[in-house]
Amino acid sequence: MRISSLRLHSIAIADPPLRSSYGLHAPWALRTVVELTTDEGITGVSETYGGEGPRAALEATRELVVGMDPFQLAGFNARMSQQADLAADVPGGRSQTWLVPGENPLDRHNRTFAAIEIACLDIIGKAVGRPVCDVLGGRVRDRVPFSAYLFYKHAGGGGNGQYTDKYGEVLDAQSAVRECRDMIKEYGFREIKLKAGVLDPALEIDTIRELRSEFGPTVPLRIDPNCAWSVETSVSVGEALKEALSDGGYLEDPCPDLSGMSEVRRRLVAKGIDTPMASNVAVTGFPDVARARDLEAVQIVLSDPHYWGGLRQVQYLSHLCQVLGLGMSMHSNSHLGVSLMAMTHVAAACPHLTHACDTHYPWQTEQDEIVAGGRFRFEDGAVEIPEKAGLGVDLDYDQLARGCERYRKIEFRKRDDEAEMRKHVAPNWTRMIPRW
Ligand code: GKR
Ligand code: MG
Repeated sequence: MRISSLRLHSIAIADPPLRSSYGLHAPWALRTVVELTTDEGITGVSETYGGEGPRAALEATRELVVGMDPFQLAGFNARMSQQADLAADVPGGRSQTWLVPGENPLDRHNRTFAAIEIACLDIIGKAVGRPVCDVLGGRVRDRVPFSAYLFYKHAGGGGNGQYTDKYGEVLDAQSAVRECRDMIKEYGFREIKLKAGVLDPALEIDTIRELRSEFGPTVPLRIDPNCAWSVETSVSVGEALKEALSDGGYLEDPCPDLSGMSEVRRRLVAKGIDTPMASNVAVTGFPDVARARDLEAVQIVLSDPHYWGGLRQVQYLSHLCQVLGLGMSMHSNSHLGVSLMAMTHVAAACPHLTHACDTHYPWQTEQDEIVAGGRFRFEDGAVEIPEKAGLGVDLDYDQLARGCERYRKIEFRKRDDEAEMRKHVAPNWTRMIPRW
């Protein structure tokens, strides 16, 4: 079996005005959908980062991909490494959000390989008539748990004004609890993540405490300010949230760098506070894992097939974390159902997955879903592996065409949350790390 065609679809999907330490989400998030077809008529799909840079890097693999046997992924990866220009990212280099996984030019090889690997695994699954998780060695769970991903946000549903927003403005503790209640009512999540680094830390502490008092100790809480706090502030937030983050919670990327996180952890432990630290900013590749463990900077590594280099790399990471005595969870960025399925299949095939995975899925809409049959359903916060071959996803080509049309009409070609913040919230806003 050989791959006979590679098709790339750049799409735009509505994204609400979510806030983080990077700034403000643009009204549109960008994704690229990859379609590979074989000479036997099997089509495999994947979904990855959008805009010009990721597309150019995928385009640069075309000669290696077309004609390749989809089973021969290791050889393809090696050949990719030798290809110097697999690279051309958008002119202008790093964006302000370059620390967001997938936006970092250093992720380029892994994120590009991952997009091809996932589509090939979809082909392989379809060729042998088995779900991707079984191709990966078999599942250890049929249903994968995800967490409620809370954001502070402005009112509005993103896009061009034709998208409804059920959560409204969320800029304090009470509205965040309301947001969470609504999200849990719809999806049934049993773990909660708060994207922080937006309001004064005292207000974010209040939010976590209110969530704890609303949902109780059986619902683990995690807080992620994306490095917006100094070591000092991280320690005082860790102290203030000692109770609220116990029982399976964690502190995610409170401050920049492994050395900072190591100091926060050391100072918290010295005060008898055992809150684990998690990371998807300071730990983004295998060499970071060993260093993070040696420095005792990180106790939970956030995997993500999109930038760790695909589904098999996430399985290796899971094994490595287990061997090193670290936990593993999963990071997410704005995505649709194809990515959700890739995340679900690999999480099902990782014996060592210690926390519910993150997902931005609740922030996207039925209107933009490109999967035939519409959005995937969550039950009790979990997604079930479909009893279908491959990823279990068929594309809705009309919806895909609408996504491409939206992309053509808008001016965004790269995520820039700082620019959005300046346009809509504060004209002189710049990202400061740490801010508090
Ligand atoms: O979507 O604003 C966002 C998030 O902050 C995202 O960009 C991060 O990559 O969700 C992510 C995280 O956990 O750091
Ligand atoms: Mg994070």
